[in-house]
Amino acid sequence: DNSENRTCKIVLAPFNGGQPHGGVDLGPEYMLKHGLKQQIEEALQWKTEIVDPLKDLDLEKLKAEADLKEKELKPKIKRADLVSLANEKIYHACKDEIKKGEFQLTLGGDHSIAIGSIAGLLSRYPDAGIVWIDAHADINTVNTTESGNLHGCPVSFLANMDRHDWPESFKWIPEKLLRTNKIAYIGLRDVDEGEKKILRDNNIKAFSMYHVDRYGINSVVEQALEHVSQGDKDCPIMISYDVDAIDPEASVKCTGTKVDYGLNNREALFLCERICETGNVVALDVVEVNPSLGADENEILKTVAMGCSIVRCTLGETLL
Ligand code: EXY
Ligand code: MN
Ligand code: MN
Ligand code: MN
Repeated sequence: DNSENRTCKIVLAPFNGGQPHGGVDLGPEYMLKHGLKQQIEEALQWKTEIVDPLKDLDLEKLKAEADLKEKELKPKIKRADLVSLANEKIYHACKDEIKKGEFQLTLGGDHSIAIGSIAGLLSRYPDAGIVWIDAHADINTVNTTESGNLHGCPVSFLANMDRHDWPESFKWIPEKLLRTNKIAYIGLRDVDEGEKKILRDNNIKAFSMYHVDRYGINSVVEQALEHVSQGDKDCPIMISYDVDAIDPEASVKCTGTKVDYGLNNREALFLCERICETGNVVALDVVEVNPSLGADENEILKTVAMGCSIVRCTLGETLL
């Protein structure tokens, strides 16, 4: 139902410091250049407003300074203070500039930006359920991460895991934020051993590609929604969508940590449509679109277009 003319706040999160590649910061620019804002306004009849929390940070300069410092120190986790700083800004934008009833759309950037977007969302809807669409679980802690890349760790920060070992700069993250029974994964196929142990020990609901093949995407989405809603039929739902969940051969080649044999294009969009259909979806992240990793224009276009389709399907464009 478009008659209420809802507002979509588009939060720009062009941040690449949570992983090694440049270019993932271009995600928002490319999706907007593809016409995403107009698509939301014209096809969906929503109002849009841009929120730009990182505009005052010289991110490339800060990154260069962090990398120089870390060249000698070699810390276990990379660019911690920078990742924390960017996310604190995203958190405050989501918390203070978005009202209840407005849709929170965050365009990444690498997946570390979900620390800020989800912490912000949970400040408005503390009982929201999170559906995390990804090839990866992104739940390494500061102690289990082998790469030190913080885009592999956002869920552990949101769930306050190993908080005593966090760098001081992350302490702005509220305590008792994300409960581990309020998240479900779909699309997993590249999960570290340490992460598997965390998923098991905390009984976290996780649907890998095995489950998508075994039960079909329809059943998987239903089970994920039922789990994160915890019996509340009006439970607010947020989708954190890493485009690397989608099969590279199907459409998404321009992403930093590609994994074969992912969701096909229909599965990828069906789950957005189904979650939209509940009427409870309040927020979406679209992350890890990296236009600079394209071999040619067509590869870039396919990945960027898929990012835009995820948004439109989640907002209801394809529902009759
Ligand atoms: N688990 C690996 C790591 O922690 O480095 C790979 C993480 C990739 C994360 C991408 C964003 O989803
Ligand atoms: Mn991810
Ligand atoms: Mn991923
Ligand atoms: Mn399949």
